[in-house]
Amino acid sequence: MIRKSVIIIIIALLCLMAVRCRMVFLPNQEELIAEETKELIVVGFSQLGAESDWRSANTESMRSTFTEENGYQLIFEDGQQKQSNQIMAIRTFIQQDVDYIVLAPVTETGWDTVLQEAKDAEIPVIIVDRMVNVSDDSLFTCWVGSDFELEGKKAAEWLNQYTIKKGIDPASLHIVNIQGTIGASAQIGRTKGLADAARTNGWDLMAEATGDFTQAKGKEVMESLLKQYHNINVVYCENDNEALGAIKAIEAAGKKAGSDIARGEIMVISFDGVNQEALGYVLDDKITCIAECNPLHGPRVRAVIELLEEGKTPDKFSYVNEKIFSADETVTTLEVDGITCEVTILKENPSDRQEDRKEQ
Ligand code: GYE
Repeated sequence: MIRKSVIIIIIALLCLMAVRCRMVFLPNQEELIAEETKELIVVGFSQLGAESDWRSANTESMRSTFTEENGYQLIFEDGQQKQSNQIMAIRTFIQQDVDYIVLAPVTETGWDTVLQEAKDAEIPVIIVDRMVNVSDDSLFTCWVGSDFELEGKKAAEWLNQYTIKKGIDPASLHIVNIQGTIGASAQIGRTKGLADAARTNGWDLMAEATGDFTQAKGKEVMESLLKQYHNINVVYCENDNEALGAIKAIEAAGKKAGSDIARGEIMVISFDGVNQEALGYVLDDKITCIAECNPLHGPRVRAVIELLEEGKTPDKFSYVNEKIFSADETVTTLEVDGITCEVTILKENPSDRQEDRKEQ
């Protein structure tokens, strides 16, 4: 008898505990509805590849911005430098009915058809970094990135001012250009910046060859250019990874990378300012000047999406402000397109500047 009542009491206690637990641990109806309405914004990002440190920093910026914590679900696709992969990724995003498509295009042309498909599906497309060259601008919502031709003009004007200040005859500059991926906006703009300046200033631009924005290709191309031309005194590399490769080739050929071209050194000019080794090389005078290219587009793209979510219209084209870095103090300011640009003279630990850039 006693046993029976003890069992009943235990069962009653267990039931009570279960009810209390439910109250404490399980969400009520309102909470469940609130949870359901707080949906994540789905972003499909077609990144073009992983060719450089700039690209890795760009990918990381996107990944760390479009997190669940921030209210996003990011679907990331690496195009491995192939436009066909990127087109396939966009088609998959359309099938998945994502809320936004973000595209970092490998080259400028060839996007009309797939962007029309995204437009027909009413999915906004934000282009980031390089541009697309399409017949109808309404095929994308907006673009965020750098003015690559301006970067090229700045680097070339830095060289022009340097030769003037050092009394170097412009005709004695024998330049080779290790270009980026042919057809990419960053290549087109930077190549044009140099070619125009060479024409205007009377420099000898001896050769242009692509290094595909990679260190390995930069080295390979520089090796063959050094065999072909014995009077190279400036190498213009369209990104830092190519510059690192070119420096390896210069040193392997028994030459020195440096600014003292009168003494037979080969001056290296480059772009990005992301790779720590390259920034260290600026302090060592192995790279004389870097035109900055800022990769931290995640927060910029997020700001665009937030505007669109509020029903507002973002600017069609948003350009990022960028600097020019050197450890050489010969040139301190530049005049480009009527704008005065201060040269940032690197003295301190280059990693400090990463913080600088984030605040821009
Ligand atoms: O400069 C280079 C990368 O498109 C701006 O691509 C980007 C360029 C960048 O591979 O390092």
